[in-house]
Amino acid sequence: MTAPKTPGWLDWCATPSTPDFRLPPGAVDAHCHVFGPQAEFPFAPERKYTPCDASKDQLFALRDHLGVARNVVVQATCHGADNSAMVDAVRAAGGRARGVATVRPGIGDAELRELDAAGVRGVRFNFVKRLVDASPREELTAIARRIAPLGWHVVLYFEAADLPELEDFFGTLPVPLVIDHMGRPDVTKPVHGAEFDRFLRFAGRHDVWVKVSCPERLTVTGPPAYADVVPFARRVVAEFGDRVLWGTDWPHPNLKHHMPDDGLLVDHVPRIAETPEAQRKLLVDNPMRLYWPGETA
Ligand code: 0GY
Repeated sequence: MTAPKTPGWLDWCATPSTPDFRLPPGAVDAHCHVFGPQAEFPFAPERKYTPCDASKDQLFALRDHLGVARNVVVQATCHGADNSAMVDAVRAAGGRARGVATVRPGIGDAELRELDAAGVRGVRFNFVKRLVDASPREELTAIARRIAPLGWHVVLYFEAADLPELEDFFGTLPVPLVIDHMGRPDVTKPVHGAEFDRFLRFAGRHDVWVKVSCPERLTVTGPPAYADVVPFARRVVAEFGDRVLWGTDWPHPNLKHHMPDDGLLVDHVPRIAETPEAQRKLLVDNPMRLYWPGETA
């Protein structure tokens, strides 16, 4: 028996357009997920949503259609700390994918080494209340200490309004930090306002990388231009050109208003990284340095 999808669930776009923007050779989609397939990789009992299936083969088909060379597959909360589907996808990609896992503090050294050998390079700490129950900070600190010797990083997912309360804690984590979706700014606020200034100060103070992803999730004005998100992403790319990453966020969990055409998300890239040099850093050089150090694209 498979569980039914959450009511109102929007499925990923099965017929993405061919982007007008040609991604540079070696481009990395540094934020995407797999869901199940549920019959093979059941969702976690503690999940907050039940998605449609989004298999590794469907992810690889999208990769090839868009002209992406490599993926970073981030563990989705619907799979809890059971990383099997994500690891299966990363292994099947044969060196063309890395993974970001969710782990519990009791994880053994052998399991961590196994994840590392499979291609996992980080863990995700999620502070978005609609997605997970809160984890005690001591547990997160313990996990960060365990992964530091492996050279992994922590991916942080939080809402902009929660940064003031979280920022000091983030500063104590002994590993590089990667921020999902620009720290989820409220794009109805000014791009040079206090909230986004605070985020950029935080991004500048620590060993922080920022994903300029998810215009479709952050926008209020909507597709296809995502005009309200563009100034925020441009500012991050301008100020942190050597530490920005891009990703599709396929298969786009929990969107309520529209499901993006992933081809159009690729066409969004030159609006936020306006020169070939900025595009090469965002799409190739930066993610290669973080996820495939020492390898050429
Ligand atoms: C994203 C965003 C979301 C969900 C998850 O792991 C997840 O369930 O990341 C969201 O609902 O905002 O990055 O895919």
